[in-house]
Amino acid sequence: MKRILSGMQPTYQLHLGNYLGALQNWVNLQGTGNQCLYCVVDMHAITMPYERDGLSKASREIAAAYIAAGVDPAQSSIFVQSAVGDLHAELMWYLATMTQLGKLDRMTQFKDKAGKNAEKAGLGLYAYPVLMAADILIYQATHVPVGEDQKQHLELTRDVASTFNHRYGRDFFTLPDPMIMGEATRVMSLRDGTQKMSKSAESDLSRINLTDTPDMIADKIKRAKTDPLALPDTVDGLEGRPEAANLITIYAALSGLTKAQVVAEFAGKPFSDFKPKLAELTVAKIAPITEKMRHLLAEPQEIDAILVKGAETARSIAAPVVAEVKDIMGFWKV
Ligand code: AQP
Repeated sequence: MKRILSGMQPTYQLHLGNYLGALQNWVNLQGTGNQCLYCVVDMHAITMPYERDGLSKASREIAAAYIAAGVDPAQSSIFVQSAVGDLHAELMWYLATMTQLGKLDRMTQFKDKAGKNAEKAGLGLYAYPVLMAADILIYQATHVPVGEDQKQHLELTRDVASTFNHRYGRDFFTLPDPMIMGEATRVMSLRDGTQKMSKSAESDLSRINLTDTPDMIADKIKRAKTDPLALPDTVDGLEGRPEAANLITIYAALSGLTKAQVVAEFAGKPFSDFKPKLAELTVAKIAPITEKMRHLLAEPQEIDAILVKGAETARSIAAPVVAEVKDIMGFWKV
């Protein structure tokens, strides 16, 4: 049996990159004998400045987005990280004692988020990958579906798990495999095809949010940056054309076609022909999710009940793992 674990931060609204790079794959991984655990990683969300009064609501909204996108609470456990936070934070501390600073120094997400002011960044932001390792290892996850940007953090997780196993001479932690699936492993900004589509990017025009109306989606795609050339007739022809490559990638991921099939369909056409088709497809996929989210959020107590149940399942897996880690590490017990 595969045990699948993944999570998203309740920071701002989820966007098309989160959906295509991760969420859509989570949905497809359900059933077929997999045990799926999908977490709202709110303890990660506080590593950057955030609004205290909005945090709890944001966690509920992310859970609603999971369900609206097709994560089925009857098949998957959906929970909020801080509801099992005592165990995640405890394991993080143990793992922190065997994580080399040199490895954390190489993490590109920290560099991107800390920016030029790294000296002023918080310890939490720096230690984020260690908490992420704890989030995964605490469930002995075998597979972690993520976008391309999280690959480096997954490598660190495997590294820390190996260090633990080696140091204590026990084959205890499962080494999780990243699952980087589908055509859209890295969806780029609509304003700059060299930058990742991101929740925290300043311009809202750079991303399609899962809560955007059909008109907003159509408008953002219409205004998406392109180049003056027509669409190429081979995938190789997208080389050096980041914006065109991104829009083709999005179309492929939304339609379930390969990039080659999309390129073949639109070969030689101008963006003015392609963009309305892309907008239509995006609206067809996103609008039902937005609508379902709205319904779910009208009954927050139902979301809470799902999250309570999910946290119980999560705790029932995590608590014995932490107890065994303590035992292996030699802590006092009666
Ligand atoms: N642009 C993207 N393309 C493909 N996958 C993406 N993911 C994020 N952006 C893209 C995947 O979404 C999952 C959840 O990500 P997260 O909530 O942990 O936040 P993040 O990776 O930090 O996403 P953002 O949008 O860039 O947030 P901010 O701006 O707050 O930092 C992960 O599996 C991620 O790979």
